Amino acid sequence: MRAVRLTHWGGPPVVTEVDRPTPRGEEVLVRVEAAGLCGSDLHVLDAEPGALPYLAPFTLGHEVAGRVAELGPDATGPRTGERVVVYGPWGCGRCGRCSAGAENYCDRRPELDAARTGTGAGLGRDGGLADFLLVPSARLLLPVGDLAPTQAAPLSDAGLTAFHAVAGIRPVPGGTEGGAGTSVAVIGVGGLGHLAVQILRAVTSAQVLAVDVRETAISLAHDCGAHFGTVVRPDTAEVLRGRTGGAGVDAVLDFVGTSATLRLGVRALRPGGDLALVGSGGGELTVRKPGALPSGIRLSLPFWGTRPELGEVVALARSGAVTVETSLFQLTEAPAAIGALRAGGIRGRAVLVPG
Ligand code: FEH
Ligand code: ZN
Ligand code: ZN
Repeated sequence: MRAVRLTHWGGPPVVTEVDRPTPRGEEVLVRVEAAGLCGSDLHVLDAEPGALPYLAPFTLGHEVAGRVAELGPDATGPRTGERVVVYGPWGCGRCGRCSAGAENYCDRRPELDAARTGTGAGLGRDGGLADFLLVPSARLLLPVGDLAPTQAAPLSDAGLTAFHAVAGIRPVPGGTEGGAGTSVAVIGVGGLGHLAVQILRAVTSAQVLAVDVRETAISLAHDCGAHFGTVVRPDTAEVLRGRTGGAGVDAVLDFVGTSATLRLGVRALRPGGDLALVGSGGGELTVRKPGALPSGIRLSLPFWGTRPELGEVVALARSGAVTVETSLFQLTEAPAAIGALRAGGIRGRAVLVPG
């Protein structure tokens, strides 16, 4: 089968042939129909040897949808041919967090990392930028019904991460039930941000304010239902505050995560508000008392999402409330797609199709 592989640390993505795996025990083999590209794939490709708790080589791709092709002898759950999306964070499956479906926060992650067994598909384990993906257990598969695989795949990472970040925004003092009268700033309207705009519109009544450096992204934000959008300017924080009557936004979802976007988010934030650092831009924020941060804010660093939340995101997509803006590529075009992602030239989410 074809696979897009990291053959050695610092090496380029290579489209090559590998043996098609055979599922054993509880394992399930999925025929991949779509696999999304993520900024984290770039971090994996750019990582120095030893920087990540993974052993190279492995196949990339942690945002996968397809059909069940073959079940291991002890596998239970989906039927052969059923269309599924793959829950990406593969924990131990037994600890308290995993038992609650929160494998993104597996209690044994340090132990698994020390064993270099990988975080999941495409993250130290062979992933879904390939014709087939071997999944350790059917617990990691969710049926998607008649949802197109190119819509389903991005939900497993971009959609789930955005949903988890929105779910983490607490009801704010002075905000009404469901968020009416509140405002949320979405910084970065890319693969995750454009879905966050739609999710906010679907599950809250908050005013959604979008910020990006690209006019095309602001246009996408409006298409996704943002009430307001602006490209970044020196006075963007003041412009956002102006949209809230001066109080500041109740929550900031930073899908970029640079020092500049964190500074912008803090300057726009209302006392008692939420700042969710989602993007892996490597930015820094000084947290100190006394200090410059608004009083009462809550800072979170959400990571991916839970299995039940993935079910909720799939339900939103199947209801028509969430639509992924996709830029499609053939699997064999992976190096070009990765180059386009690196250059910031992808509108929405890049999705590769084995075809
Ligand atoms: C995955 C693995 C490690 C860091 C970040 C990620 C995200 O892409 C998951 O959404
Ligand atoms: Zn990702
Ligand atoms: Zn666990």
